[in-house]
Amino acid sequence: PPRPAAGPGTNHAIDDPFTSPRTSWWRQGRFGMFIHFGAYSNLEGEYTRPDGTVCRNAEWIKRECRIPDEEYEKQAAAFNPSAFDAEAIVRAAKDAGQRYLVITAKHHDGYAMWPTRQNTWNLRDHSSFDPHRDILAELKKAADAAGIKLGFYYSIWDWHDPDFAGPATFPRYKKRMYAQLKELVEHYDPALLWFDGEWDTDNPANRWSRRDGADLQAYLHGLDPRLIVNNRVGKRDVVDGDFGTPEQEIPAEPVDGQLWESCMTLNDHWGFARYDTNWKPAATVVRNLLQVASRGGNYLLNVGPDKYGRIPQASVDRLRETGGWLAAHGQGDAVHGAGYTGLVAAPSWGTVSRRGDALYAAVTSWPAAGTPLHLTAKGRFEITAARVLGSSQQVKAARAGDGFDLTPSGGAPDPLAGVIKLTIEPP
Ligand code: JFZ
Repeated sequence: PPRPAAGPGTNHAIDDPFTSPRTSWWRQGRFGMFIHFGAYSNLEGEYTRPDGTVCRNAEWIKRECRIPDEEYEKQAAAFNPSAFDAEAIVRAAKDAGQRYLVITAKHHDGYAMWPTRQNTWNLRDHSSFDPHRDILAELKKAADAAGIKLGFYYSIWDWHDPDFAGPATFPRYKKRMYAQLKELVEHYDPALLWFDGEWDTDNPANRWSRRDGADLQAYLHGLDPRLIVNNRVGKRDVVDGDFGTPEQEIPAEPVDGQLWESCMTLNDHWGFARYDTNWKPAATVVRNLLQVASRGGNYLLNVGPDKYGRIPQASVDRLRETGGWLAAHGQGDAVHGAGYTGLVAAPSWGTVSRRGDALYAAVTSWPAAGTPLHLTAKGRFEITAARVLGSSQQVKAARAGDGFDLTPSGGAPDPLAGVIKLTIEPP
């Protein structure tokens, strides 16, 4: 459901995230990898009940399939992601043109993917995994080596911790949560924290108050003032944190002065689901990425590793194709370091983003030879040069009606989307 617009003065961020150097890497990066991986991954999306019937879900399987606690704990004890390969994951992200990773350190099931000292409900103490390995440390090392930023998803809602469930014990839970966050920040030095579950559907009264969100943000700032934090840290009716998080959708218009990131799945689930083969084509990923960047947002694209810790090949293939598109002919300039331009109206044939003194018109429906692409101007500017990236064809840019007509002389230079670079004046 769409959230109401933020009122003024509700943002508890430590500076203006829209312009702060603190958020610069994130604003420039535009594209990240979301990783949903946890104890639920061991079920690979299917729970067979004692009566033999099968219930399907992914990261919500414990709850949606009503798996008894002992059952869920038993299967978690068998979890052994021995093929988890941080370098391969980071390489897949890097090759895709992604500039940061956000992995579920703890999802709603409360299972910690690092050796937390706050409980034994974690990958070291409650699994069949090598107790000397630490996948978050492995990711951190690989990400640093590749120049990619690392972030952690952390669910405030916790189905496992008994202290979560009552107002009298909630303060104890909160203390444990603060301690876990301290561990994460101090041991792995994340660049970003991505909260979730502050909505806690079990409790309509929602004990996670506006004040709790502000307190948590102040606490995180004390741990590391460089941290970037998403908005699911506070209440849903205010925009807290540094950026908004529309889910599985791309806002039609940028919200002035506010950062945002669309998170999306590549198939129909966040966590691994072996029966889900509804993969989006790379063309859709490229189109979404262009749309997001042209509206000034970020795109956090999800992968769900299987129970061994491997990213599905179908995901790897699409990531590679997307990265191939970005790397070809400098087409990535339409995305990385590029953003919203108020100079033109959003066209029906593609997107227009701005980077420096250039506009990048990414054409997802390339016209037949001689057919112009119309650009409606909202501001005053001239086009001083126009060329098709990756092609020697000519493109004519001429004033027409309320803007310009761009007429390329040849066919699409790229099957996913061709990019026309326009140099404009004044810049
Ligand atoms: C949450 C999780 O419950 C889900 O498992 C996944 O991790 C996803 C990224 O986040 O789900 C949400 C959170 C927010 C909304 C909907 C589902 N929302 O704002 O509409």
